[in-house]
Formats: sequence, C-alpha cells, structure tokens
Amino acid sequence: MPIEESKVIWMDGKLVPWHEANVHVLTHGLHYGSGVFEGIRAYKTPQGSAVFRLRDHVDRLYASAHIFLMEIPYPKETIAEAIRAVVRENDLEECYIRPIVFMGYGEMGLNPLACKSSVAVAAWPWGTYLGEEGMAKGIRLKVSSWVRHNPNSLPPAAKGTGMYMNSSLAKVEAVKAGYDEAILLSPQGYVSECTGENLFVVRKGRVITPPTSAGALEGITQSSVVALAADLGYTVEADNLLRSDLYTADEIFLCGTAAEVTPATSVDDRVVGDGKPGSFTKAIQQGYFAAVHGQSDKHRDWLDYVG
Ligand code: PPE
Repeated sequence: MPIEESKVIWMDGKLVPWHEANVHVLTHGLHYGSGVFEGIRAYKTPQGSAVFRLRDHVDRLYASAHIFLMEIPYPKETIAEAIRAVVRENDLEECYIRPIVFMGYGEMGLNPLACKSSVAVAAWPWGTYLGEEGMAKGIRLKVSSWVRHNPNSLPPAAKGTGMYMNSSLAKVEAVKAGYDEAILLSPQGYVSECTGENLFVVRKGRVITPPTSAGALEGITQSSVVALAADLGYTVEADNLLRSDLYTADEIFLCGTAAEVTPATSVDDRVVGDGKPGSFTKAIQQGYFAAVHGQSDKHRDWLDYVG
C-alpha cells in the first residue's frame, strides 16, 4: 500500500513540507544501514489523540542509538515533543509515527562516527498492518529458512535500520510462498519472533513469549500484553520455544506497534487450536484496543495526549 502523505515532517529541529524532507544520495545510513528508528502509534481517545507509550518508545530510541554509539543531538523531551507535533500539525487523529536517527552525508567508509547524525520524525495514517481479515480471522505463518541474527552479530535490543535486511529476507520468502508472515528461529534453533512482531504462544495452560536471548526485540506491545494478561489473571513466562511447540500450541498471536494484536491460525500448514482466533487472544485484543483508545482506567498512564 502506498504511503498516505501528510503535510509536514520534523527534520533536524524544524517542521518541513512533506516533499522537502530529503537526503543526499551519499548519506551514510543509505549505504550501510547506520540508523536507528522507532514505530509508534497515536490513537483517537475521548480526550483527543494520544500517543501510545511515548516515553517508552523515546527511551528505546535513545537506547538503540547508545548501543551503536550514535549521538542524538537533542534532549529526550525535544524528540517527545516532535512526535506530538507531527500528529498535531498534520491534523492526524490516528496515525503511525516513524522517528529515525541516521548517519548523514559527509564521509564514506565503514566508520559511521565520522558523519553527523540527522533526526527525522514523520507521521501518516497507516491501517491494519497484516490486513483487516488477518486481524479478525487470523493469519498463516511460515517458519523461515532464514535465521535471526546472532546477538553477537547484531544486537536485538537495538532497532537498527540495517538489521531489517534479515527480516526482509524472511518476509519476502514467506509472502512468495503464499503465507502472511514469517517466524524466525534463533541460531540455537529456538523460536525468536516474526519479521516485525513479537510472538505469544498459549500451550497447555501456559502463556509463553520468547526471551530476548532468543533474539527477540524487547517489544513495547509485548510488555503491554504481559500487563493485560495479568489483568486477566495470567502470568506470562519468557521461555524458549521449539518449532514443534508452535505446531501443538492452543493459540498463537503476534504483537507489535504496527501489527497491534494479530491472531495466527496456522504455522507451516499445521492448524493452531481449532483454526480460529482463541479466547485468550481475543481477550488480549479487546484489552489492547480498549487501552489504546483510552477506554481502560487502569492503563491511562500509557497515553500521552497530543494536545
Ligand atoms: N520485533 C521486531 C523485529 C520489530 O521490528 C517490532 C516492531 C517488534 C518486535 C514489536 O515491537 P513493539 O512495536 O515495541 O511492540 N516493528 C515495527 C516496525 C514495523 C515495520 O514494518 O516497519 C513496528 O511495529 O512499528
């Protein structure tokens, strides 16, 4: 789906018209993937638009930059305000927000620190990531032949732009084979995550999500799901899962800012449960959408109003 353009983008300290937020073709980040980014959503609530878990996303952006020794030349509050500003100034009630920090134009060669970093924050309307039908009825997953990078090759705690070549290989393979999304295994053979989502498995009364040591990103939606599961009386375990645990799961769902909470109904053509989104998955979906839309008193602190 083509990007639905909005009016302005925050770039290096100011709001510029959408089509003027450009970079030089010799930008370091374009050649070597030297950048870090976030994916955030803002939702409509009875009190106006609110950014979901803004502080946590800003903190993770700075943590990603820290891992790569990249400097973000602004205090966190400036980036938080830039995020609110792109929602407000583009008159977007609900949108996806993409902050990116990347090494700019200046020098070539593998040492990115010789270049200056640039920061941009864009926002645009972005509907259901894995399709309305997938959200309602569940999606078909395929375990990828591509393995999630070793944490000592690329640190999964960082959301580095170049790291996503691994996810793209897996996504293209799955889509070309007729599936909706891929699951990557760790180099040790444990279930890691999907190309842009964390995974949850319900099996024999346990709710399990793979640990960061299996190469999964420390997802903000994942941590929201852990809290929502606790509201339902379930304790989520971070534990290693085998490929066969997926085949014999009672329920599987994916979660992420873009994908929100999406049920999965088969893995490698093995039907999960009864082939329909399960009751736990549906309860989490409901709790998630209530929270993001400001309909949950308990989780109001997850919302940051745009004003
Ligand atoms: N794992 C990966 C690899 C990942 O990229 C994401 C977010 C998650 C897990 C879930 O993290 P969180 O959003 O904090 O719950 N993926 C972002 C990028 C998607 C894209 O297509 O680009 C997102 O969901 O915004």
